[in-house]
Amino acid sequence: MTNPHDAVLARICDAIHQHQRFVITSHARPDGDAIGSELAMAYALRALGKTVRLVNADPVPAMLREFPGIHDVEVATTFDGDAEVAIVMECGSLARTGVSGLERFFVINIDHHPGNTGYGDLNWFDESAAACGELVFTLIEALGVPFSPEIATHIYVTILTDTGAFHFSHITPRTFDICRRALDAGVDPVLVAQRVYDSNTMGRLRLLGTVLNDMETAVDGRIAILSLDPEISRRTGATAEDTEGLINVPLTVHGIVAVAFLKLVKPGELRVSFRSKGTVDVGTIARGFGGGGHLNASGCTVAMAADELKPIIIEQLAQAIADSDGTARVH
Ligand SMILES: [Mn+2]
Repeated sequence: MTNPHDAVLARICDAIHQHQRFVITSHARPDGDAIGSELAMAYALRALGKTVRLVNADPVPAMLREFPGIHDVEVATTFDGDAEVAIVMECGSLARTGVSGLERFFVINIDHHPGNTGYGDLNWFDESAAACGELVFTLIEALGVPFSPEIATHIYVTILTDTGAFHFSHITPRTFDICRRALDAGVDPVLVAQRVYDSNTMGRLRLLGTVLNDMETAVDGRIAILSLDPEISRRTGATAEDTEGLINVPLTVHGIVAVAFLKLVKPGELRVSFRSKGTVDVGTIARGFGGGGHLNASGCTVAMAADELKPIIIEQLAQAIADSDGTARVH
């Protein structure tokens, strides 16, 4: 039986072979999967002799800045440059890029999020992938580009970060096959993990202390609520970037199966992130507020005060826990 993804993969390969000038982008506030997918693709296209530009709406996060080729990423909210093809990684819609001007090109949309709108001229999404980087690996292999140390490093970063260091769902034997290939190509997993995870600033440590100290729990300690406002950031000397990954910390407590992190971005507007374990579905909750994401990781922006929103979120998380199959409890 033919894999249903093979047809679109073949068409993407054709489009790449038939064109010369590319621009690659991903979502605003890029994460490891976004950056790794973009850079791996850029190295592969350059290996094929193509011209490539990388454009993101926001800077590369500090924890990724030591990886190869990062200085090539331009930060801009408009791309008025010359290209034939735009490759968009990890975006459910073109607006998620935060970069305008891409719609002028032939758009290739590669993603693993549920609810992708299929905005591209070619659309490839596979929700079963642990990271967008898994799809990029498949594409690079199909293009016949050798798995260089640089490409392997970026693909490994996508998987390491998007699985929360192998904590989240969608990890399959294939995920480890790709990681094995990455190590064969020269990736040092210890060095990569140290670069990604051992990069705390003092501001981040102070922020961590304050936010965790103020953590609230609900539903017999199975739900954790974290809150952040600009006053806490000011007091601890932390930057917006220092909050990265903080939401995962409560999940290291055995009994906690769901976390909500409420950040006051401006008066009356909360950026809410969710994480969960097992089959506790926080993706549906975020989508209910007009956001998006996966079963175990999602986010939304809500125009409500924190005190008003918290009971609503707690009720929905309690329901999500009740609706889950209970496997999260034994993690
Ligand atoms: Mn991803």
